[in-house]
Amino acid sequence: MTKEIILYDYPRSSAAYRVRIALNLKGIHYQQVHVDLINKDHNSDFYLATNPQGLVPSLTIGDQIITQSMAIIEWLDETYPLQPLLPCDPMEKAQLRAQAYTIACDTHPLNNLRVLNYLINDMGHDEDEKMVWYHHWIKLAFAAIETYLCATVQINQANVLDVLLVPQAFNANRFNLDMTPYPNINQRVDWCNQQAAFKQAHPDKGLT
Ligand SMILES: N[C@@H](CCC(=O)N[C@@H](CS)C(=O)NCC(=O)O)C(=O)O
Repeated sequence: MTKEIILYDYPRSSAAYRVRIALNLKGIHYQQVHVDLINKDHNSDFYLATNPQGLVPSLTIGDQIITQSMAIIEWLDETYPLQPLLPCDPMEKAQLRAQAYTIACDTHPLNNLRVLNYLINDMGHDEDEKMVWYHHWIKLAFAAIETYLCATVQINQANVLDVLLVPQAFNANRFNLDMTPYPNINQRVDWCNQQAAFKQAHPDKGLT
């Protein structure tokens, strides 16, 4: 019997946005449960029983739970090998993962909601300083990824870097980062955003 797949989701969560893209690229049918970050649903006892970290997303497969978007995406790629998000060759795989982890490990954790709230509520910074912080970390990542994309032949098949880059670029635009220094990123993101799997995952779609 096919196990039900449920994504604990919030439209503007970029980590959940990644997982929606990956699920759509794989053509996987899934249900969504809305975890409203503004209403602090992620801190509720109900949600903490699913994800003790209180972060979105989580994915349940029958009675199994996976948290952390990268763990979910890599599980999806191993379990549903059609439309692979990572190459088979170990070196190519490591190099592509390195780009994806630039966002997942070195950028997003510095800019997520609880960090931004901490800067304002606990450290006494104002909104302008928060924005300087936010842009600083994205610029470092985008400069490195721009160099990678410039040196790499881009093919018309989405990969794990696209899955992370599109939500990160969405956030960058939402927070008014000047994207003109990144023509290769812009080109790649534009291509992705024309694909059905990316369109369907867009935050403006809300929960479907
Ligand atoms: N490393 C985690 C990060 C998850 C994460 O930070 N999610 C954000 C939304 S994008 C969240 O739940 N934030 C709630 C908060 O910061 O309080 C992952 O990739 O799943």
